[in-house]
Amino acid sequence: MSDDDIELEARLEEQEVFEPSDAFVEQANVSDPDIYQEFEENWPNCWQAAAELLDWDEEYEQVLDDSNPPFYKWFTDGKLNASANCLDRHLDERGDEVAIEWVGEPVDEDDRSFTYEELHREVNECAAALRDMGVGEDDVVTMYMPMIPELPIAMLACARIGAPHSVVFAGFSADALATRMNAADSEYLVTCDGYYRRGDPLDHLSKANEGLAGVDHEVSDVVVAERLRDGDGFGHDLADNQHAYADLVADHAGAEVAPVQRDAEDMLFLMYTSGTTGQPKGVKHTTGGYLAWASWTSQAVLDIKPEDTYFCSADIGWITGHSYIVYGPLALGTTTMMYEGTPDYPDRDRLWQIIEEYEANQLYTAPTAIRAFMKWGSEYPERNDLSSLRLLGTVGEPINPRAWKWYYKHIGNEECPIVDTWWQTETGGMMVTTLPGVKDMKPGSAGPPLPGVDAQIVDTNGDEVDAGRAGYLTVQKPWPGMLRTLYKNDERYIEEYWAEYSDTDSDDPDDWVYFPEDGAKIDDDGYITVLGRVDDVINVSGHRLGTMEIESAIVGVEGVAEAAVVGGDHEVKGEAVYAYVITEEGYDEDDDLRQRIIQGVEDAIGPIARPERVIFSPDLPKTRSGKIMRRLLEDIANEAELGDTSTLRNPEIVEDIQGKISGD
Ligand code: 6R9
Repeated sequence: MSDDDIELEARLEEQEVFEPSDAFVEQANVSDPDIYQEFEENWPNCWQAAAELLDWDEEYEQVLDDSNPPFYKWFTDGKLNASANCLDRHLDERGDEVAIEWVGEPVDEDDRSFTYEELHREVNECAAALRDMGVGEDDVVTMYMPMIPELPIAMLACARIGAPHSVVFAGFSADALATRMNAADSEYLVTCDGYYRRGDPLDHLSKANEGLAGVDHEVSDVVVAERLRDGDGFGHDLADNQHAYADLVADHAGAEVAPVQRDAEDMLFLMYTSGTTGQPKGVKHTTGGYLAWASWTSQAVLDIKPEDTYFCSADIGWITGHSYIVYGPLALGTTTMMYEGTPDYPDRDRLWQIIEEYEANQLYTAPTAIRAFMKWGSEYPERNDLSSLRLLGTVGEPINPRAWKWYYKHIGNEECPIVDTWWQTETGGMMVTTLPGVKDMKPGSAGPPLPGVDAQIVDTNGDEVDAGRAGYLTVQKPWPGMLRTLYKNDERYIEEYWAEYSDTDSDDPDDWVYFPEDGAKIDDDGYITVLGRVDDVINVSGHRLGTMEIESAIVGVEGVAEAAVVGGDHEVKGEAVYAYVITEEGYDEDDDLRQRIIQGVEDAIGPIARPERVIFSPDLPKTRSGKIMRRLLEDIANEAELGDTSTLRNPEIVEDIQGKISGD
């Protein structure tokens, strides 16, 4: 080992540990440490614990059918309905309690709340309207909707009649809508006239119509919910096959639709997610396994109880909103919140105001948001009473220790445990995270795999790597919430997720390994630190460096708000570290800061990780879900031809950064 290696290893080992408070542990849904061992010993039957959280119309025969890997089946021959599990079964005891608390943009008093009774009625009316329109079991209904209550209502209405939904994020382009409707052969669309963002009405229907023009088959019906207030509309006329949501529901006032009995393995929904190349992947989730997974993880990790008010600030257009705004929380009968707009309008304390006003008990958000809050400063959360919070969560990308600690201190008042939850669209729900009532927290590390989840860090040969060494994250055994396939493309399913580490000719499940394409390392306590997508690992002179570790070091430097690190081509080193940096307000983009950044990285990781270039930038190119587009930053660093920038939230930033690269 070289000196650099030794220094790196030593630094990886230093890690702070935070314990959950006794007060939290005492009331936690899960607090028995034996759960890990019990689940391991009873695998796969341990997952009965998840299935037991649901009401089944017919009991399942077998927990896991692994006779045809990787096409696993869970809770076979069980019958259930997801909407009945999220609504009907709560009516007797919780009918008058709030199911969804919707906070609209505060243009005027636009908030709406739905008790379970009211939500049940709305969902039934919507289901009746969809059914009368001709939507049958297994017809894919596409939804192109922002954060308005009609979105979860329509999702649950589809679930009620056994029609899978395919939600397309409202911020996506018309093209993205058309591609997804085409891929799913979807003949129905639910959308809306528009919505509000930073005080302005946005025209959504024009974009939906533009998308519809690109659909290659006949679209029978389009439902248009009205969100815009009188006077804010864009003068749309509905086409013959377009129906106003309010009219449809009024025509079906009081209607009741018996929930269709679905097989556990029947599709609940499709969610398209982008792959490294080409067409988006249609991830297929099922009724039994997915719902059990979303419910169990909501209970065990987010510590949701029926009497809680739970706030996840994600968009329902992403998997996080599906599992942890809609299905998990509603299956548990809690109050789930959704908000329209942005965290900085009308001011940078929007979320804190919402938490105070509704006395939210949990907040589940993303590192990118936390870094923005940190950049804006602690005076914003200090304006509000956040003492109702009991637990904090993060998801979506690795969280650097500095942001973790800021979240812990300024939002959680050093009293709330933080769950850093690693999972993917494909996994359906959380996979690697601490159980907050059982495990200590280590900032920057997601934690051990959940009980019953067999995650391992392996090298390119598939052999487990030693603690502290970077490798590839794998999941060695199936789990109920897993995707079942890519819609109508079993081959690509195997290719994308299994081929890397499996013997694809074998029908022995032990020969099949799921590969999420993330790099990771594990410590001596079994805590997993996710280093980022595999393509985010930089190889500098043969040293594999996680962009996350370097970013974390940079963000630890005073004056830095956010950083993204990519590998730029280098003649000698193979790759060199390129650091894009956003400064905190009040700091100059000067040589002093540049030197401190370089020093910070050297101090934290070692000279091998020293940035070759530090590029100051007012913003970073981000996808609409807030993920930094590192691939684009790599292309900019290498002054290469840029790929598709159409899914960026802020495409205008690209030229700006390009100018800086060639200019200095
Ligand atoms: C839920 C969601 C999945 C990818 C995943 C990984 C990254 C998510 C993370 C995390 C480190 C965490 N990711 N959570 N990385 N720590 N806690 O985000 O799904 O949009 O499909 O993204 O996000 O790289 O592979 P999705």
